[in-house]
Order: sequence, then structure tokens, then C-alpha cells
Amino acid sequence: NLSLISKSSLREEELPFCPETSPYIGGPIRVTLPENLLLEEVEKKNPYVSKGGRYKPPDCESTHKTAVIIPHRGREQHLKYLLYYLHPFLQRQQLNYGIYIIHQAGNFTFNRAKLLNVGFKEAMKDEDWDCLFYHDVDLIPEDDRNIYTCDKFPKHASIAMDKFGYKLPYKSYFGGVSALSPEQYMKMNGFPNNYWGWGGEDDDIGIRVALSGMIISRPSIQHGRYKMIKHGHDKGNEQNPKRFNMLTKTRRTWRQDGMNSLQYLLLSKELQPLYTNITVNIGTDK
Ligand code: UD2
Ligand code: MN
Repeated sequence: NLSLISKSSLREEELPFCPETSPYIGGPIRVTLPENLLLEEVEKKNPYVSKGGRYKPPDCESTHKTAVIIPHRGREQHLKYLLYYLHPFLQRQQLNYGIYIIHQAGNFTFNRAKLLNVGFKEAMKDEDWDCLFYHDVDLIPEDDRNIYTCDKFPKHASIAMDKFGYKLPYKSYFGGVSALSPEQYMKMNGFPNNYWGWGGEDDDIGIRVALSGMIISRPSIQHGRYKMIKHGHDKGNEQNPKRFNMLTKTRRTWRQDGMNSLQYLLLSKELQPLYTNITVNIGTDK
């Protein structure tokens, strides 16, 4: 029906921009982990989320387009809780957003930073995102004044985590949740591809920010609060013994290792109800 189509496209054009500060923001969030939570319940609670985990405010035109990139393997329970909190959180901020799970295929050693590079590349194929959040699967934001948009400089959002007593463990710390615009990301050649296993990649990323002439931006310590779901060490993500040595070389390696050297095999891309799942073969340590 033509008249209907033109009517609906007209309606979209007429939507006013969302206000600078969303009226739905409520401040602190009490995070609990309800037992027996089902993904279907999370779906029912988020009727405006469309296939692939995409959302736009229904009543105004958002001025922000944010993709959330989550590195993942074998943490389905954590993912369920994160989606349960993150969808309503982002909707209260009136963002145009999408959630991407970057799933490492196989049992080779995990590589968080390389998965994040894949997430950037694949998400940018879908949409001209103006901000990408790089998000551990087990970190739940505890205050929705922690706005998921980008700053003038790369942002480290998880400044206050329960596991570090709601304090920054050290000044250059960049782990957990961070946010960069595509321009900021490319300026530092993305993240390193060669950190296999646990640790070091977050510090390398922090060093890249400085080496590419930028500084770290952060929310306030009251707003950047996160709860980390308790967990042990994963099989396949053992501590990387090379990390200290590698970190002394970042200055020499960052221009060659990153987005400009990224290689992977995309195995599948599925539009799930609450997220886009990208399964990828990223190879293994040589
Ligand atoms: C810290 C940092 C994290 C990263 C890591 C070192 C915090 C809160 N986070 O996390 O950003 O720098 O140290 O590498 O301090 N993952 C899987 N499956 C696995 C292994 C990892 O999905 O088998 C993903 C998942 O999104 C997880 C993230 O990688 O949250 C980081 O791994 P972690 O949670 O085991 O490490 P953690 O808590 O020490
Ligand atoms: Mn963790």
C-alpha cells in the first residue's frame, strides 16, 4: 500500500531529535542476578528490540549510534545477565544501538583484543556507527548516568569496579569496558592482534592511546561503576607469559600490528533476537 508507505516514511522524518539528556535516566541500578532467568524472558521484556539486537527510540530521533562489541566464548550465563541489564539501560539513554557478540570458534587460546578488532570491522559493515563500546561479557553497569556515547578522546568507562573496590587499580588501566569512535580507533590502528591468553592486551591498548597522540577520557567515579559477575579462570585463556615482554615493544609494533594486519575467517553471522552473533576463526599463536 503506497499511501501507507509514504505516510510512515513521512512520520520518521518528522520525529523530533531526542533531548540532550534523556528523561528516562534514573541513576544507580541495583544489580542482582535472578536465578533461572531465561533468555526468552529478556526478549519479552524488550519488545522494541528488533532482530540482531537493534533498537531506535520509537518517539524521537536519536543523535547517537552506538554499537556494543562483546568478545565471547563459553560464557552463556554471563551473556544472559548482561543482556538483561544492558538492553533496558541503553533504551533509557535513548540511543540508536546494536549489540554484537564476537564468538571465537574452536578451542585454541582465547584472544580478546583480536576479537574486538573483528567486531569493529564487522559492525562497521552494517552501519555507520559513531561510537563502539568494547565490553567484557561479565561487567554490568550500575548507574545509567554512565552514558554509552563517545568522548573527544578514547574513553575508559569501567573506572570503578566492585572487584577493585570501586577504584581505578592504576592510572593507565584500560580494561573492562572502553569506547572509541571509528576515527579514534583507526588513529591508533585498532587493538593488538598478538596477545593470546589472559592479560596484557588492555595495557597495550592504553599505551596505543598515548602513542597515537591521544589521552584517556573517563566518566566520573560515581557514574562509571560496574559489578563483575564472579568467575574463575577459563580453560583456553591461560595467563600470557609473554605479555610483559610484549608490552616493552608496543612503541615499535603498534603501527604494524592492528587493523592494518587483521586476518580472520568469518564463519557465520546470525541475527538473534537480542544480538548479532558473529562466529569467527581467528587462528592461533604461531
Ligand atoms: C580483566 C579485564 C579484561 C581483560 C582481561 C585480561 C576487568 C574487569 N577486565 O578481565 O578487560 O583485559 O583482564 O585479558 O578487569 N572471555 C570469554 N571466554 C573466555 C575468556 C574470556 O568470553 O573463555 C571474554 C569475556 O568477555 C570476558 C573477557 O573475555 O569478560 C575477559 O576475560 P576474563 O573475564 O576472564 O578476565 P578478567 O575478569 O581478569
Ligand atoms: Mn571478568
